[in-house]
Amino acid sequence: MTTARPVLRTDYQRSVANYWNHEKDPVNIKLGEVDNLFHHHYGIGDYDPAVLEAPAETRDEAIINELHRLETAQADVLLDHLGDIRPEHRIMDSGCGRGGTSIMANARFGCFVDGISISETQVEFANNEARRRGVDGKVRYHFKNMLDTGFETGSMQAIWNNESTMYVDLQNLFAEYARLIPTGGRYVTITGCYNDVTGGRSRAVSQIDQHYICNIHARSAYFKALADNGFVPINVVDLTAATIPYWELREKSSVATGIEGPFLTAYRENSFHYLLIAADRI
Ligand code: GPP
Ligand code: MG
Repeated sequence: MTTARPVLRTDYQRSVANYWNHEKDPVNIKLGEVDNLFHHHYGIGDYDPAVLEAPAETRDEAIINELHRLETAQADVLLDHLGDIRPEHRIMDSGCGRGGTSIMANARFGCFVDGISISETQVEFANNEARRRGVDGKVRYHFKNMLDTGFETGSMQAIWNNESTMYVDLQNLFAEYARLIPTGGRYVTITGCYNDVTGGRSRAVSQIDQHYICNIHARSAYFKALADNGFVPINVVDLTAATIPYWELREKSSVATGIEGPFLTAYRENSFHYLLIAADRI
């Protein structure tokens, strides 16, 4: 008999869990309430400039709808890269937040989705949403640590991290995924990473780290850790230019949190990139 290890192993993990257990930011709740898809990632694509000219009574709502549309568009692009997912497959949303991307994955592929988070509040919220939508037979959220999930070896056809890799050591993370994903399976991440060419963490990147209690990795760290653990990139998409309009609109919105400036600075000064990486398990 084995004794289950605790999900939260370190003071750092406990502090991150505590942050997300208490987070109720309007930028996430109000956007999610547009259609009950709750995201914890940013958006891509051009916004409709007409929302900024909307009459005062509807302007705020129009901007929030538009920000939410761009966030959903980001998740759609991530799902486009998961490969051939069939209804019998099981896939994992690693760092699932309030669960939006998992719901979209199940709607698109009809497959089993396991979302994991170290925030028990997020897991409970996401499971309630899955139940309310009647997809809880196939979409399940778990209080688990992405570095040691406890899921069966070879059980996941695909895994993604939608902006959550900056909380973990990439070597440890991809070692766990190499165990979970069988040969021919797919890994996808959308992430913010700092630019090795311009040097270490810029001030703006450090401000983003401080805001979310995370540790943004260098671009190179992803490719090294993927290669070291049996993953070969098939697609790398620089989404930096596509995400700047989202931040520009968000900065002008009522739900701005104060982190908009550092993101815009980091992207514009080229010290930081918003990247999609899709890799095959070999
Ligand atoms: C949170 O999304 C995203 C992160 C904590 C990761 C940081 C991402 C990088 C690309 C560096 P959120 O939707 O909870 O954030 P916010 O509350 O700002 O909308
Ligand atoms: Mg958000």
